[in-house]
Amino acid sequence: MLILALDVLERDVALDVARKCGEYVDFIKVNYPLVLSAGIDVVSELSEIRPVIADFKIADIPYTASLIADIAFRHGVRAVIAHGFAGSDMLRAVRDVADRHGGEVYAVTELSSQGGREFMTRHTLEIVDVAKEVGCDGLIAPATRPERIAEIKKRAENLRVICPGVGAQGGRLEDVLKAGADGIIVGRTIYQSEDPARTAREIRERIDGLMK
Ligand code: NUP
Repeated sequence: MLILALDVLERDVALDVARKCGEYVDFIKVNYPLVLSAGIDVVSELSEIRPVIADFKIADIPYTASLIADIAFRHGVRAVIAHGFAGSDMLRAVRDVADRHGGEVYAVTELSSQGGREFMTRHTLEIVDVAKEVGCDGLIAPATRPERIAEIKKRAENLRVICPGVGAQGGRLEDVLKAGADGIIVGRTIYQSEDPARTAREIRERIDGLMK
């Protein structure tokens, strides 16, 4: 599975890159930079090109979290990403909203950045257990630390584990898939390349070759 992280700031650029790369990616992931600068309606437009994952890293009280998730689903997203550390009550609230819309929920385990090790790593496996209990569809795990992906996948074999951090953050596609990831999230390596469609196609071919 290849997920395009579309962290560009302009609507037209986002739609252009999405159209060019659409046939090579399974999902388009949107995050705050795009939505805060282009407005939420870009999410609906992107959803017509490819299914969208809203990476709003929801981390709030259950009520507010539900409102955020509901807005995302009403704009046509297939899935939302929520922070596991916010706890089971919030994940359950987001799960309920997703169920009402026939959508999916992914929980962040530990961030792929260095900072992800400061606090989150200590609780990663507990977060995985909570995500399983609540019935999340998948987990976000760090492509920068393949050994952690392996531990996370072992703990949650039935959940899809998708991994940001390949390329710009230093993670290697081969290591990530070997560790058991079900998919990778790639942003800058694709949308900042000279030819995003060609780069997306090359990554897709590498994934297909390795996952055969
Ligand atoms: O742990 C995480 N690391 C991470 O990079 C969780 C994330 N959701 N992300 C997001 O993945 C990040 O916010 C960005 O949207 C994308 C990675 O983009 P890039 O480093 O490939 O450009």
